[in-house]
Amino acid sequence: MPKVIDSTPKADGFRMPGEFEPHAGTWILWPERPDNWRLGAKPAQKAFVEVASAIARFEPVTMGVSHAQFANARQMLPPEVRVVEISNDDSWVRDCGPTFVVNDEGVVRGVDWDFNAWGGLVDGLYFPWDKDDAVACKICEIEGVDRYKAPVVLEGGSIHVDGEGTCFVTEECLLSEGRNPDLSKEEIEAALCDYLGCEKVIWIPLGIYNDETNGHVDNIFAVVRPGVVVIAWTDDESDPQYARSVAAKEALEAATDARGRALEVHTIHIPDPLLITEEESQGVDAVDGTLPRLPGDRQAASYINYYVVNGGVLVPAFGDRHDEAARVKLQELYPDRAVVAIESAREIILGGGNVHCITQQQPRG
Ligand code: KQY
Repeated sequence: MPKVIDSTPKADGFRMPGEFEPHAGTWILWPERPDNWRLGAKPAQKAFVEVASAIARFEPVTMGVSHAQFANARQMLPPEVRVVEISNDDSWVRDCGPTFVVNDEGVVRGVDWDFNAWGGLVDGLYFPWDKDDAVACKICEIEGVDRYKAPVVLEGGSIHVDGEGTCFVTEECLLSEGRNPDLSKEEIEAALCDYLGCEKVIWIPLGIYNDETNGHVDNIFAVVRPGVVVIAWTDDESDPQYARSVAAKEALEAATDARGRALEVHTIHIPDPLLITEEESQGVDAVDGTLPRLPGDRQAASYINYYVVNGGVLVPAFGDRHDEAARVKLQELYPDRAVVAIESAREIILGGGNVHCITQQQPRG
């Protein structure tokens, strides 16, 4: 029976691998809540089928689904996608799922963080979140892996690692009032190093403009491979994103990683501002306590929320003039992987995140 280990990954010789290292498979949670996803989540469900089907070309996919949606999800998904029942509050397994760690013998364990819906009662996005908070434990049980219970509020989308000792985060998110207000920056760094098996944390000041996660790092920054990174960029100095991207670039260019390397920093231009239409807004059920989806609201659309799988890279496509340049740049950065555009990414960003936010890799170990 899998157990909870009263230690830390670092103390036990475990580390979080880079996303580009081999996967055993990918986890996703099925969308259904009508106060976040328009039209009873039907368009989002089609988008999630597109993502799951694309990943299944490269590696095994497991979809966690509530009891209420099980038959529908099973029917909509291709047979190669495994469907298991996991109740949840919404479909962001990057954030509520386990962060998997490995050791040199190939043993895989999970880190189970505290989850509070991106800010709890301060600025969280919905209430309650207890089902989400139980997802990491359930996935570890299903997979039969031991787990560490980390006493820190953290979402998987708020961290990136290079697998060689460096962790990347944003100050905007990790120091936000709704997460760990009683921990100092140094204490947060220590927890990241202990639970991710890292030696160094590199702080990027801010995430993507108007990101409802308090600026998750995985929307503005990604590690291509150790020493090579990519950030979301805009040339438009009048865009509020401009100063954020400049600050990220400056912080990264001034940093050295845990191995003492200077970072090679690439950029990918963001899409033009993606605004919620009147029709899209009207399709979302209004519920007190859930973030409203109002016409004209700018969504935090970014190609950097791409997801790396065995032999492939899935990149959001928004029907925007910058889509093709993003795809081409990623193909240059990942010459040995097939870059696949997810054409229904607009439906996913309407719920507040994108391809990376709805997926969680389980390393091969
Ligand atoms: O970006 C993410 N990692 C999650 C976004 C959550 C949005 C909830 N409405």
